[in-house]
Amino acid sequence: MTETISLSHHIGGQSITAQAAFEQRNPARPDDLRVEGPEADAVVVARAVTAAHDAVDVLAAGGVEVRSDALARIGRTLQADADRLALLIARETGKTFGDSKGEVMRAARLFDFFAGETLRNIGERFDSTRPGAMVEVDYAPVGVVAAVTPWNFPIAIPAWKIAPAIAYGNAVVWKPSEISSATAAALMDVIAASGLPAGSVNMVLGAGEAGRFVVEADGIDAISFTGSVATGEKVRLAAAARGVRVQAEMGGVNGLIVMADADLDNAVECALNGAFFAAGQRCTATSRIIVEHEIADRFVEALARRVDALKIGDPADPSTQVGPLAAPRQKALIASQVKEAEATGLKPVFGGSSAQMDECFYAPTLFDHVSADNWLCHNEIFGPVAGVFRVGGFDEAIKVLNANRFGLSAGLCTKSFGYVEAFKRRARAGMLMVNMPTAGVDYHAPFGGTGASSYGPREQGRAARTFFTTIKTTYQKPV
Ligand code: UN1
Repeated sequence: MTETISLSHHIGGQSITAQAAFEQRNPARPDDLRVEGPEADAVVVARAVTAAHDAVDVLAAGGVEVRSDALARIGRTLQADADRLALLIARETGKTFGDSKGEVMRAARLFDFFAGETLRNIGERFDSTRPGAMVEVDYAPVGVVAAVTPWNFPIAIPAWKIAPAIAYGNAVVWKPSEISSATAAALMDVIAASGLPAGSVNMVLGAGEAGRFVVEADGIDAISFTGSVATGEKVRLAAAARGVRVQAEMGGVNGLIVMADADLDNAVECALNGAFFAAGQRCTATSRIIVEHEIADRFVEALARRVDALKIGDPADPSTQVGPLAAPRQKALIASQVKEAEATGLKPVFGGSSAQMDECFYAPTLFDHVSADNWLCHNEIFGPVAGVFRVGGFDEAIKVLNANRFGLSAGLCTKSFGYVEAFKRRARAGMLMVNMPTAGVDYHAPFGGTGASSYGPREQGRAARTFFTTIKTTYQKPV
């Protein structure tokens, strides 16, 4: 029996039902779950913006403790409900149960972290150059923030946008991906029961068109977007044209350098995790493995053995290590990109276009002997696909690493202090990983990249305040 979940928008504390316009099925077992929801139009979005506007003043009047308590309550509820939510994520998006549960816990801790930050929004006060006068610097709310979030971290990414938005006194209009709307609705229910005033967080559903209405809506003061490079560029340009503050996290074609002196087993685990876990559907995934010649054969053989032993299967089974891609359209996209890579003359060591799998599953794929000017160096494949670039030494490795316009995450496996120091200076990326996978970040540290990967201030950690507040400088003197 197929379970059907029918979703509604959530605006000003109320469910707004409308005709279903999109559908998502369990990508591993389409007969298990069917999610359907409406597509927001300009009228629905305008209602959500009005509700958010009204809530900004209510939030300010309520004071910091109301917001801090509510964020802490959301964190506690998510922790208590982690198994149920993780199973929903697994069934809706194909993310493995283990990864999904880790993600729910991460979301819970993000709300906890920002519950604390709410009370720590401390300004400055100092003497003016004019005798007797004082200067005060306050970090004030921006107003109404639009959050546009992807399906690959369906609860953590909304958490790391919504929690700081609320912490610093903003209200939110949130448009989650139509591939992960049931998970979004489950988070929305937890937020709605947290004690935040109605309208603090509003959720409008739908696909790209709904996202466009949100980005272009009058009354939005800032947009925080995570998603593809192509959409991120459109969001950034639309926001700039209207003078709206914007933060965009997009893709990466992240490189992991493996030097000959590395601990080989650890380097193989880093590559395995970075390239193939979450079926490669992380913007921090490893797409390019840059390996020194003298160990490259041994490295590729060891990686192939580890991939062979991976348990690929039903994401709802807690022992599964790799699940399917999130939707048929993602599988079609990855399949066509792998064909494009093969058309450049690359041959897979394992996987590739001839390795057919059922439903939305896609075989882990590795290309070897890829050159730095290959198509694979410049194009993100959002699936379990990576290339090995063989290099003659550290300088060449850095050159290959920096050879594209992206710069989200970069990794280095080595035991040499000198290489680590040089890597920190020379790698062009926002996040550097030493003897660790390129993917998998902490929730209390800044997140973001350089070049075409990111635009605007960093997310997460204390750095989040920059985007979610506007500085007010007050001069005052007693008369
Ligand atoms: C991680 O690697 O732990 O969309 C997080 C993404 C990123 C999040 C990656 N924004 O994949």
